[in-house]
Amino acid sequence: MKSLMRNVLNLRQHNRVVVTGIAGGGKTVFLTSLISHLMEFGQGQFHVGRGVDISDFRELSGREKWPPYFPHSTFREDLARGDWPEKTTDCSEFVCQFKRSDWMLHAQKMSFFDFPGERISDAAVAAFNDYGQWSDHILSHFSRHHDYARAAGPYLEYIRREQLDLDILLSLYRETLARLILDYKPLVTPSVFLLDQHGSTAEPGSVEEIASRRIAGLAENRQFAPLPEKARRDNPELARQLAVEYKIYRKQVALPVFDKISRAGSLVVLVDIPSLLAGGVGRYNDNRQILLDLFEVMRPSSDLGTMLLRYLKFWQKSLNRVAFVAAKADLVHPMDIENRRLIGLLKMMTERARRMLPHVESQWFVCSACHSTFPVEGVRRLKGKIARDNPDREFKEYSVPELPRSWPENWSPGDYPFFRVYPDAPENYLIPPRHTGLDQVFEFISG
Ligand SMILES: Nc1nc2c(ncn2[C@@H]2O[C@H](COP(=O)(O)OP(=O)(O)O)[C@@H](O)[C@H]2O)c(=O)[nH]1
Ligand SMILES: [Mg+2]
Repeated sequence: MKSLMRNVLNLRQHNRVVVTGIAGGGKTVFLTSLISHLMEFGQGQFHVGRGVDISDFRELSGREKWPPYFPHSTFREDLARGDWPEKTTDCSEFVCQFKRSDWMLHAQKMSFFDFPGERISDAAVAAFNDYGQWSDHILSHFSRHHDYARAAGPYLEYIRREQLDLDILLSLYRETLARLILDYKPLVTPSVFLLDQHGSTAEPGSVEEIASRRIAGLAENRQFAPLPEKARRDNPELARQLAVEYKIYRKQVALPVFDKISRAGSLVVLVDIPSLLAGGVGRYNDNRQILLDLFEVMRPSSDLGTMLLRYLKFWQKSLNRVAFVAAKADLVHPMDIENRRLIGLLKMMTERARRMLPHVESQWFVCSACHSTFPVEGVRRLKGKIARDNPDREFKEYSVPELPRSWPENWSPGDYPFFRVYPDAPENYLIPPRHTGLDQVFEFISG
């Protein structure tokens, strides 16, 4: 009877899935492959429940102006051509419905919202309606944390002056943000400085280069930066102007993302462990802190979470499940998956975040959405279209590093040389990309 009721209730359910991870972590490929498997169910070794069938898959067009629609067929074509999907937007959404043979009658609606973890640094922008309060919050964070105070040194000194010039102020703030990026510090806000709305990230370079190429706002003439109370009083016109830009940014970038997060039924957190090992401990710390900040915001009694509640009425009511996913598992040797090292690293990295939401069911997964390598028998080598010195994109054998048993105390970029490969996906759209573990993640989030 209970299961009958649940199945009947499923008729009306809209399962809102939010997929996140830092830029480049594999969100777009994850969704492209998952949608292909649902669309062409039965073709791709994608198993749900005990012989459950998925049918009548239909893409539903979104009615809203934002977020941009997830262009699945374009991305699937990219994979078939041997290219990874191109970055076009920072966030996107795909809405669909399908039938499951274990559910009664009609279709289940499911939406996938994908957003980059880098936007989490705008949590305070979403939480504070008032520019002055946001300024005080950010500046107090800077002064309380040694690394931030150092990066912001010239800026903090400049804003003590009585008369401030907008251009100098913004230029010093951009330099602050550039230093934070180079120092792997996650609180880079407005986050479009690091990752703009077209999904492009700040290219590596010197502080001056990054500061001159990137923008701390929606456009060159729409930038803002935090001002302390005294500076706001001494420079009322400047403060008013910055407050206007702050409000527009809050409404256009920060609030919509947090609104979506607040309605999530399931959350999928992708962690790209090969690239964290390849990138060094700084990159790892940065990624882990972003994850902790996301869960802190979602914690019902956290300061920012409580403040967000005032604007986002659904906050926390709907989140049931969190899937932590070690993505791009095909870049790791299968031995390190069988001996559970990969999942072990994922668990260690995410355990603290998980405990912040004790009432939410969570699980860990190992997954490659577009499995593009083959193991070489008996040795720690893979065969794949390695993306280095391989203009003809041929399959080549190459060595892969052994995963550590636990996260090392320290490591440098290059200590774990994991290489990118080109995708290996069927040109026939009927056949979805090879995968590992994608169906298990789906089963969990759709259950
Ligand atoms: N080998 C392998 N590489 C992947 C996979 N998924 C993503 N990648 C790599 O990660 C890059 C970024 O993936 P993407 O999905 O665009 O990341 P996003 O920025 O989080 O949306 C791709 O260009 C690929 O190089 C996968 O399943 N296997
Ligand atoms: Mg993407």
